[in-house]
Amino acid sequence: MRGQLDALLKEERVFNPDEELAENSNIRAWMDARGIGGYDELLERASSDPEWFWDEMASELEWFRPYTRVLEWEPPHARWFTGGKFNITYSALDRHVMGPERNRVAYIWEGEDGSIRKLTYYDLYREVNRIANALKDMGVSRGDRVSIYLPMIPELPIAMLACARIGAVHSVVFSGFWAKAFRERAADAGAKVAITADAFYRRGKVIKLKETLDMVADEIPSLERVIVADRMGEDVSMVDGRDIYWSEAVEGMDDECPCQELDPEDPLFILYTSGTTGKPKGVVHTHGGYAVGVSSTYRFVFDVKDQDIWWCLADIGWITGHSYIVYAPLIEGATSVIYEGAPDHPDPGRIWSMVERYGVSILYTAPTTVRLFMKYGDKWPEKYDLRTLRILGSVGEPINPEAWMWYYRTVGGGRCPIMDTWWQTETGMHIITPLPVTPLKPGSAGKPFPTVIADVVDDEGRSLRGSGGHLVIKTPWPAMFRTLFREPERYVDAYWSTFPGIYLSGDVARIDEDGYFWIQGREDDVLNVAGHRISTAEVESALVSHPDVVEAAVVGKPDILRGEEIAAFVTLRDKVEPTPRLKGVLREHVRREIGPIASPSYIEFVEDLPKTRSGKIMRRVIKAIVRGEDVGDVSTLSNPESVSMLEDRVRTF
Ligand code: 6R9
Repeated sequence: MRGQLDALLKEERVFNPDEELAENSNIRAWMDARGIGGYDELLERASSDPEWFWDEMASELEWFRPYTRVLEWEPPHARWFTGGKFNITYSALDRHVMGPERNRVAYIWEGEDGSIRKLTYYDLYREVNRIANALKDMGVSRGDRVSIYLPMIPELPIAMLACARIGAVHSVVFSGFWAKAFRERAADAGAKVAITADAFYRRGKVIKLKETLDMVADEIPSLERVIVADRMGEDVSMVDGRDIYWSEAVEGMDDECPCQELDPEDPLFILYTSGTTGKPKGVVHTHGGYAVGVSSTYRFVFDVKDQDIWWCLADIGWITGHSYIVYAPLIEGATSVIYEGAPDHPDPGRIWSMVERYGVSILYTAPTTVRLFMKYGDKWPEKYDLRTLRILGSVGEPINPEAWMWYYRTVGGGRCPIMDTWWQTETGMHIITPLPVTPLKPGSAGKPFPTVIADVVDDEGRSLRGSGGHLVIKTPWPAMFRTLFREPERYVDAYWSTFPGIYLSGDVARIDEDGYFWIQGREDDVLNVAGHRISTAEVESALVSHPDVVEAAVVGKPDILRGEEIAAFVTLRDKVEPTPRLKGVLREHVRREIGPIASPSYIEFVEDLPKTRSGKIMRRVIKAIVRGEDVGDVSTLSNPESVSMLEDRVRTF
């Protein structure tokens, strides 16, 4: 990480936009139509009159009743497009099925086993309506929550859209999470219905999802019904009166289901994300502003047009998939690829073969995936024809210049600009991002999107240039989250109270002399492991829930491939032997408590953890030790001798 940051600080290359690409871009056409001479002029105009910009953007969508106000902003509470009537699915589905474009392919789905399904907009529309009618039949109505626990199969976007259509609030739980993580999220959301699948493939292994849900279904008091999509034909146990197969639920259902006319501020979904405490945050997004924010960033940043084939490799269970696999591409009428499995299965040619076979023209993935393929070597992408690619995207963590250059040269053939998009579950849409018309600097996410005023500030809130500080956002944006589900105070405390009325992102960044942002990573106790946000507190509480464990401290250990790896320091109960076997047991325990992504790569048994006199574990000290950095002042520790003990242990990592 050190090396990476140093490299970032020294990076000076600039790649100017390809003229033809810029000339024909959506953003250029939009600016031309309004007599705006260049992107900097647009940035200026948009930040001085944000409502003008967003009003223009919103006019591209379908409103049952026009809004009367663009924005009502009483920091930190925003209401966008008030007075209107709206439903995101009308813009994502209905408007595309009115004309001949109904037969455009919306999704090309490929299973890990090679099976393929194609759904046109018309197919999708009817599938959504049928399951929406089934949900209604089960008594799901406006405002009710539905937990969706599905792998990357077409039923996942279909289920989400069905909820949205009837005004229900979906809460997707990543299918890589295990039973207890699902229970915690579904119970917090108060889900009335859960939608899952029998099983799915991951690296050739059959992962049984329904069975996992069954382990905890009884502990979700609000849960009335479970719908089971049949992906694999696996035998699953069905609970009488509670469980029903998807195919049975939609049997006889009408393929028209009127779109519920909603207030644009009605909640669309809750998506749980890791915070600094062990309790996940239920980030709430709405129909109207979210639709406007994700569709306009998608159109301008990725420049998607009718001829394009779009492929975002994220899982729909994360915000990237919600915004840029489901909602934005559908609103824009794009054709997207959805892939079920691991990108390097059965071999590292898998994703390149898919780019070739489907003629993918825009590819969006995470730096960790880029680095993984960089490690496999050039021979894999070189085997395939990647000339259809014209734009590349990166998201989820800082991309180091080496990975950027490899992505640019080897994957993009030196032709494709890389859109390094910085944003978060909370922001809903891209916030800091290049566009096809902006010069690129490898490792920088560029400048804030039109209207957004972002800054880097010190502890007193003073703007910093050239050095690292808190990355904040000073203006509201339409796809911003509105609250944390059932925790309105936490919404204010965690994000808006350090600098009143200003959004604190939790990231550290630097702004250079050209106004380009260089994101350096999280500044709180949130890890970024292979692009996944994981809270140290959540892993710690999973570890201490094991009967042999007394205490645990979890920190991130920088890793070239995955950004960070999870390192856990654990103290054991009296008489428990610190064996290698026990490390395996604890790893498995965390897998079962949270999911494979949270399983620590390093576990060290220690006699003691560095603590303050009031008994708080000093994670800062442990983090410094793991990174080989100066531990700083340890005079406030109640047990300073623990430091050298830890330093000894870490040498064996
Ligand atoms: C979209 C998404 C958000 C955190 C964010 C930051 C990191 C995302 C990044 C990036 C550097 C980028 N992050 N994009 N860091 N450059 N282009 O990933 O949402 O899962 O909520 O994670 O990811 O640290 O704070 P989410």
